[in-house]
Formats: sequence, structure tokens, C-alpha cells
Amino acid sequence: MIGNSERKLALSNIAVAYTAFLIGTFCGLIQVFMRNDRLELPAWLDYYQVLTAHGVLLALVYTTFFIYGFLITGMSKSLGTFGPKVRLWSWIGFFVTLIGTVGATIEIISGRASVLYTFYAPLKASGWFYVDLALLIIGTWIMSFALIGHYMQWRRKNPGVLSPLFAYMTMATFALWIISCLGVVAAVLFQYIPWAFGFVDTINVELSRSLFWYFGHPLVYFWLLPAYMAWYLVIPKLVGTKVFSDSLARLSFLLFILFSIPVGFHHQLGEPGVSDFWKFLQVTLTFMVVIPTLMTAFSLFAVFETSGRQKGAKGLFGWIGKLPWSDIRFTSIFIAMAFFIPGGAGGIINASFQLNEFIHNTLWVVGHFHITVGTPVAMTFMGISFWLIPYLTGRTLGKTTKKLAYVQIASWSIGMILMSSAQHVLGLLGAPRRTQYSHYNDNPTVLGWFDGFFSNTATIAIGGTILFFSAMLLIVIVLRLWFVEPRSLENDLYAEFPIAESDSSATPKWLENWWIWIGIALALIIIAYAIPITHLIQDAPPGSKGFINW
Ligand code: HEM
Ligand SMILES: [Cu+2]
Repeated sequence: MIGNSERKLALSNIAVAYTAFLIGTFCGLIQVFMRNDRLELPAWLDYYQVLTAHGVLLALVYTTFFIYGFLITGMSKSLGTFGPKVRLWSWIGFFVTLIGTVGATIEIISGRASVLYTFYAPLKASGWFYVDLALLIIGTWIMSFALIGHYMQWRRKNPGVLSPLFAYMTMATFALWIISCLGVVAAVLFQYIPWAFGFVDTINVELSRSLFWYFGHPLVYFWLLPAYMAWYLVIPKLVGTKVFSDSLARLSFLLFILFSIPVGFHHQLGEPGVSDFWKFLQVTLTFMVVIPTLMTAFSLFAVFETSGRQKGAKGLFGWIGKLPWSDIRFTSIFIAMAFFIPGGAGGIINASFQLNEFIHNTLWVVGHFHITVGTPVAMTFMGISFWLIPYLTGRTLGKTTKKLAYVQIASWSIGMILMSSAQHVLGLLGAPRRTQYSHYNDNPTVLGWFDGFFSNTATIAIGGTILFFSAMLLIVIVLRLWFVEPRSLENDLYAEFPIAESDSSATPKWLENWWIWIGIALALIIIAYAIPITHLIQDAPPGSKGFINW
């Protein structure tokens, strides 16, 4: 069992995560009914307020707090109990993040910050909203540095030894997070805050968007890497084998750092102010991420097949039947991975220079991120919750809860297939995202988009309702694991932290020389960004004043 303070800290993070999940998914339910013209909000609440809360609470808050809950537990488990300094600073970081989160949520709910989770200028929220965002990020930095300190202490005590894979992957995740946040912190501190408080009149819009996306793309890898940690480390344990290759796992994480930061322009392909050359360069770097992604897929299938064959599977696909389908910890994550196949394919379309023109700002994009962050990441976190919460509360995953968990995972999958397919199809037909009105005053061409089975807002609403049901079921499961289930017994499978063995005897030591890798990452960032950002500053048009259009 891990230290008591870490246990409480991890549980506090998870509690905030699921509170955000509860409110955020309720906002999702409101959205699907409004877009289906079945719901009108009271005067004090509007669609964009709800949508901002949905994006912020799910994509930023749920993910971030869950990730810290998971990583804090794993770091304590794999490197030992935290010392007093690490403990103190990780609590301080938690509270700073929490203050930022609560503050930002209050600004959104009170209608002073309906700027959506990307907070694009020249939409202008209250100055405190940006202060809260800065606190949120700085709080995560404090928690990260506390854990980095814990890691450095371990390395000092174990000179010349490679760190355990969990700790290594955590450090890679933090390297990516800290480097990528630099962009958004710069934009918030030097552009948004002075502008929103009225110290300056105008803002350089294109620069603020570029700094946002410098952060916004690696943000998705900040969500994905902890999910991949479960795929690389937890899954092999659950299927009864070892990590396929320790060096391949480490190398793939390094490549994710290199190829996920210098690529933000692929979100800005339609924007003036950045020349084609730089967009093209960053699109090329974007596609390099295929390499570590396929490395990951390869190791996973290798693990599945090895374990199946060890259990006596025959033929090309016989191993599929030998996977532990009756273990919800495995099945949930397996389904999450399966969603990532169409999710990743859609991502290739989005990042393509020409195809992006076609789907940009349509409902297709909404369909896309619900089958990337909304399912592969979120469902992996659900799957982790099924054992992490029992591990932390000392309870067990009982029979009834296990059944509920199967229903929860199944309903999330069905709801997501309905909602996301309809969003993809409607997006291809031309339906825009981020709008309360779907039907353009009943324009006949537009109405034609909406009369298919999948191209229908009703399908989205039905899918969204099933998803909301599933989300509430998950809250029930979390509460049961926290307060209701019986105490776990000795050697209880569902109350352990499953980490597979990883043989690092042949792993080259230079994979853990962070200076080399952070150096290469910074070099790539400078190549991809230094000149275009300089242009955006030197050749800036007159800035924009703020707009509050809600
Ligand atoms: C009950 C489950 C959910 C439902 C019903 C739902 C529904 C929706 C809908 C309809 C939109 C599009 C609104 C528009 O463009 O006008 C949307 C946007 C979004 N959703 Fe969800 N969603 C759910 C869960 C999630 C989860 C779990 C995540 C992430 C972890 C997520 C992240 C997002 C993000 C980032 C946006 C974009 C917000 C923006 O455009 O500013 N959603 N959701
Ligand atoms: Cu991206």
C-alpha cells in the first residue's frame, strides 16, 4: 500500500475529476437537446455558456485531475513513499490547480466567460477568467515539479540504474506538458490578462491563436500518454504477460515528445498570417507521429498474441478468444483502444492540408474528438478507475458493481457510436460545429442534410442521452467503490495496482538522458516556430479590441 498522504492526495484529485465529469456531461446532454430544437434554456443561461463549461470541465479539468490522481499513485507505488517536501509541494500544487478550476468555473457559470475552451481572441472574457486559467496551469506545474523531485531523489539513490518504466513514462509526460504549456502561459500572461483588464486596448489575434495551438496539440498527448501508460503497463499484466519491449516503450514516449509539439499550425491551416511553407513543414512533422503510434499498436498486438498463444491459442486469430474478456479492467480498455482506430484515421484526414478545408469547423471535428479524447482516453480512465479507486480506498469491486461497470462501458460505446457517427456524417454534409442553431431558418438545402438515419440531430440526441445515462452510472460506480463496497481481502485482484514486469536489462542508458531528448525537442520547436512567430510579431496588423457577443 502507498503512503497515506499520497492516498488522500490521489483521491482528492479523483474526486475533483468526477465532480467535473458530472457537471460536464450534464452540459453535453443539454447541448444535444438544444441542437435538436427540443430544449430552450432560461434567460440567464445560454448555449455558449454551457458549451464552454462542457469543453473546460471535460477536456481540461476531468482529464487533468484524473491524470494527476493516477500518476501520483503510480509514482508512489513504483518509487516509494513521498518525502515531506514532495508531499507538501504536491498538496500546494493541487490546491492552486483547484482554486484556478473553481474560479474559472464560477466565471463561466456566471456568464462572464462564454469564450469556449479555446478562448480565442478577440472574444473577451473577464480578466479573472484568464487569471484562473493561469493558476490552473501553474498548479499542475507545481504538482509536476514535486513529482520530478521525487524522481530525482530516487535516481540519486540509485545511480546508473534505469528508472522503473512507470516513473520514466511519467517524466516523459511532464516534459511534454511543461514545454507545451509555455505557449499558453505566455499568451495568457502577456496578451490576455493585460488586454482583459484594460491595460492595453488591443490584442494580436493571430499570435494568440498560434501560442494557443502550440499548446493545444501537445495537450492531446498530455491526455493520451497516461492512457498509453495503462496500455503499455497495465494491459500486459491483466492478460498475464510482460511488457513486450522495454526499450521500444521508452523510445515511443520520446518520439511522442518530439513529434507532438512543433505541429500546432495544423489547427490553423485556413488562417492568413502564416505562410504555406511553415504550415507544410508542421503538417509533415505531424505525420511523423504515425511512427510511435504504430510502434504502440504493434506492441499491444504482440502482447495480446503472446498471451493468447501461451494459453494454447491456435490459428491466426485464436488468441482473441483467450483474452480475459470477463475482466472489466481489461475489456473497458480494449474497447477504448478499438475506438482509437477510426479516431486515428480521422485525425489523418484532419491534419491533411487539403482535406482539412473540407471538414474544418464542421460537426465532423466534434465527432472526431469524441472518439479520441471522449472515448479512447476517457474510457481508459474509466477502466483505470475500476481498480484505482478500490486500490486507494481499500475496498473491492464486488459482483453487482462489476455488472454495472459492464453496462456502463457498453452504453458509453453504443451512445458514442450513435452520436459520433451522426456528427461525422453531418459534418461531411456541411453542418457547422459550435452553434446552437442547426437548421438555418429551415433553409431547404440545409434541411436536406438532416433527413438521413445517421445524418440526423435526433440520432445525436439519442446517442447523447445514452451517454449521459452511462455517465451517471459511472458516478454511481465511483461512489460505490468509494463508500459502499466491502473492504478488500488479502490478495484481492480488484484492489491491486496492476503493473506488468518490464525487462530493462537490454535497454540502452541514453534513453534516459533527458537533456539529449529535451534538447532535440527544443531544436525542432525552434525550427518550426521561431521564424513564423517572429513574423507574427514584427509584421503584426493593428490589434483587435475585445468583443463580448453574448
Ligand atoms: C455525455 C457525454 C457527452 C455528450 C452528450 C457530449 C456532447 C457534445 C456535443 C453535442 C458537442 C458539440 C457542440 C457544438 O459544437 O455545438 C460537444 C463538444 C465537445 N465535447 Fe462533448 N459530449 C460528451 C462527452 C464528452 C467528453 C467525455 C469529452 C472529453 C473528455 C468531451 C469533450 C468535448 C469538447 C472538447 C467539445 C468542444 C467544445 C467546443 O467546441 O468548444 N465531451 N460535446
Ligand atoms: Cu492537433
